[in-house]
Amino acid sequence: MKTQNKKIESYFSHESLGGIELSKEEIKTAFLEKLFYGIGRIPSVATTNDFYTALALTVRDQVFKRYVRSLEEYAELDSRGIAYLSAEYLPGPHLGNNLLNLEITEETREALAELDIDLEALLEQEVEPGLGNGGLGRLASCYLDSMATLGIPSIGYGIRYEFGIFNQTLKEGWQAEVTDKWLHYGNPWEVVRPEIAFEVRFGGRTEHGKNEDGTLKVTWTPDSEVKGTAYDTPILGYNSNGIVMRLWKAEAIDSFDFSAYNMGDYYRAVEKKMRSENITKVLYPNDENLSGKELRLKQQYFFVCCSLQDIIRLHLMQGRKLNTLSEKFSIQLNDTHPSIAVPELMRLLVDEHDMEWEEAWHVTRHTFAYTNHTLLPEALEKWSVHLLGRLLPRHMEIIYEINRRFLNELREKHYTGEQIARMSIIDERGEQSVRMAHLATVGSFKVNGVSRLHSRLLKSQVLNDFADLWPSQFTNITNGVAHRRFLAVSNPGLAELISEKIGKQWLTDLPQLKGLEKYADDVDFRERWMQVKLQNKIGLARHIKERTGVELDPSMLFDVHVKRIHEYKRQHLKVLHILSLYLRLKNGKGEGISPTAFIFGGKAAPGYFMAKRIIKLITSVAELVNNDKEVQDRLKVVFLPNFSVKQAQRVYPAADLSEQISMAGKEASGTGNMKFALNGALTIGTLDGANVEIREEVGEENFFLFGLNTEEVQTKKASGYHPYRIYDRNEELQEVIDFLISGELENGNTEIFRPVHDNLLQQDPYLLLEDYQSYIEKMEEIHEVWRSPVKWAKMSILNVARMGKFSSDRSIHEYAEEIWKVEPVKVQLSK
Ligand code: 26V
Repeated sequence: MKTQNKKIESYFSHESLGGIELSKEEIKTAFLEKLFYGIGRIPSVATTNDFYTALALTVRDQVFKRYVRSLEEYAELDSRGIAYLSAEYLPGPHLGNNLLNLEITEETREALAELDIDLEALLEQEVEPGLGNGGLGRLASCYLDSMATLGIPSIGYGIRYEFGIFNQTLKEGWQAEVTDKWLHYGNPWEVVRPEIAFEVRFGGRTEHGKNEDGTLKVTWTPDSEVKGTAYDTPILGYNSNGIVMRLWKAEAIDSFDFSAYNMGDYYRAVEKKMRSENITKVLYPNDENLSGKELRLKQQYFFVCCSLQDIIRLHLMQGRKLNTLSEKFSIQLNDTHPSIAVPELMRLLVDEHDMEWEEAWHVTRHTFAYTNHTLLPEALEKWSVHLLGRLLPRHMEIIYEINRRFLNELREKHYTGEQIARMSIIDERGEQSVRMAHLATVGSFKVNGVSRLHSRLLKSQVLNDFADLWPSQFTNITNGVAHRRFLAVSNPGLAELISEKIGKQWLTDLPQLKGLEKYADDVDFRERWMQVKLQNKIGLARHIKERTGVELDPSMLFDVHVKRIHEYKRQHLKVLHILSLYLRLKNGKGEGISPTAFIFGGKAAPGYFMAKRIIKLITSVAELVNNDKEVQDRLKVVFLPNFSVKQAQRVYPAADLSEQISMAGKEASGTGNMKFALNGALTIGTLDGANVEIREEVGEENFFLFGLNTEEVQTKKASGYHPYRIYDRNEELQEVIDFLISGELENGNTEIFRPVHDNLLQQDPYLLLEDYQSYIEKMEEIHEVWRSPVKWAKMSILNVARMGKFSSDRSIHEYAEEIWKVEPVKVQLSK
């Protein structure tokens, strides 16, 4: 309910909200008040978590202040807005980032120190929301950060999973999954909005009748309904605006089914409530085949349905008509996960708001834009017509109608039967299914890929028919990362050194890093640069010792491979390399090997057999190498369990070498590659995803390239690839591959890694053997460069200096200009 309260309004005048400077004393007072009155604790019994919560609430007040101020400004200007729809977010810990964005980190540190509280300990206390799987979810969070910073009026919509991505532990070297209870200690960053809630229907049937004026009226009688309630987390930009991440939680419409209750069936009534809440219980792995997973489709529809109703509410609240929706909103679909939004918006407009089909289609097709994040054929979402029709009968009808009209258009353009079958939204081969990427493409005004290479392949291969039909619909926006989080917050030492030389402008204008180039030849600067790296390595080594018991010498080359475990990312190629070094050392041929610590991290989808076996392979190799006295000070291998945003923030700043070794054509973009390079790691990589553009920016002489490119991969595959022949001709490779089944890795057990061995010799779908020699040779070159610290330091500095392109600020700027056509609205902050 909206109240017009002039007194409150004048209290929250622009001026009073604008005042943002907080002194140390004010922070201290606010913190103590939160501790006493916010959570009712006296210091003598307060736990670290109480202190953390009190500080989070103190900071949240300031964040809300800016958010409210931004909202006011957006409403006043009646500006165009963006809704970012994503089934995943990986915000990482909020506290450190918000302190930076408010520019009160040091004041807070001092205020707490005066109370004998260590800020670092409180930062460590935060449990991050693991509401995503990996790159895609983290990208969504980087984008919210940049949308806030740039002043793009926007909301990020998603799902408030009760259990996020599982926590990974190791049991005898195998991955074991543990439930993620991120809400266990409460979540000070969110506020529930019980008044922002919508009903979502499932199942049942439709009836086709007539309105009074004779037009078609479809009514949908569902067989179940749930309610989605909004939980808001404010996301603050750097010295700038605030936006909101609005996540939906599923609840029963009524806590009790009264008819059942009256009959005395209390448990049946409660069961209904439980069933409803199931929808937002758990995050699914996005890299496992999910077809047939009804609950996953329910999640997708649930959050889309709530979000669209909310968008329509906001639109109508401003006194606008629905036929102007696309003028006031763009809705970005983060992959196909929210693509059921296309028929849902049609349903809302046609069935609920009585709009004519043609007009509704015009609105829909001018509102949505779709980002594709993968070319892997097995990763393109499909839902069986049977399942979708049962769960969402009205949507299935609408999809058929969209498709009928679309195919007619093709026929008018004289497309052949074969082409039509290929482009149809319905895949008629085998069990009928809905191709969600086709639905998203047909229902959007723009489709983009996430790196130049990926967008080119999208246009020439996966969606080539559509790109021929609508060439101007396709575009590329290369991914970027939140450099404030991944450099300023997580690598304060380097950030300080950079600011000392070039000022602080880079915080909002990353290309300013160019100014560092001239220091690459400055001896003193280079030494300080490498000193920062060393300190970060000491920190990571300490962390690794605590977590795994393995001791790393910080002077070793830190060679790091962290990302989701997947065969296409080729963690096992790295393992083959490690084994080759190990065997060389054992055979007395170890000259030229620089002492190296190999650090792995990443989760495997719980049902992905090969990925889990690769983790076991890494941990077995680690056991062998770390316990072999003969190679002790030359090689170390660790698998750091439970890779997350929080872990990532420790790892990137401490890496010397970044492994980006996917088979060319498979990694849509990658964003870890950017975070590493931004922190001064050098990259060994293939010409895949954004590696291509990173190499172009930093210069080919500052990037270690190896392996086949995409075209060569395709030619190789088309002309018949025989991994065994490569094995047969390469003696060292033979030794390495044979070692997998020698029993030496696992106490005489020769079978455990046979699946990996056989897969490589028989199919090798990701061409590890093909790229093996080129990889080994490039690694030899790297070890040689490592032995020249001056050269290494120069390359490292030049890498950072030339990473300006890869800020998510740049990506969001491009989305705003090329896709959304939205003007930034920067709130004036009076200091
Ligand atoms: C999905 C599936 C599903 C079936 C089995 C195999 C498989 C493998 C991968 C995926 C990922 C789908 C979408 C995704 O997460 N893409 C990632 O998006 C990032 C942000 O754009 C990008 O940097 C990564 O390269 C891309 O893999």
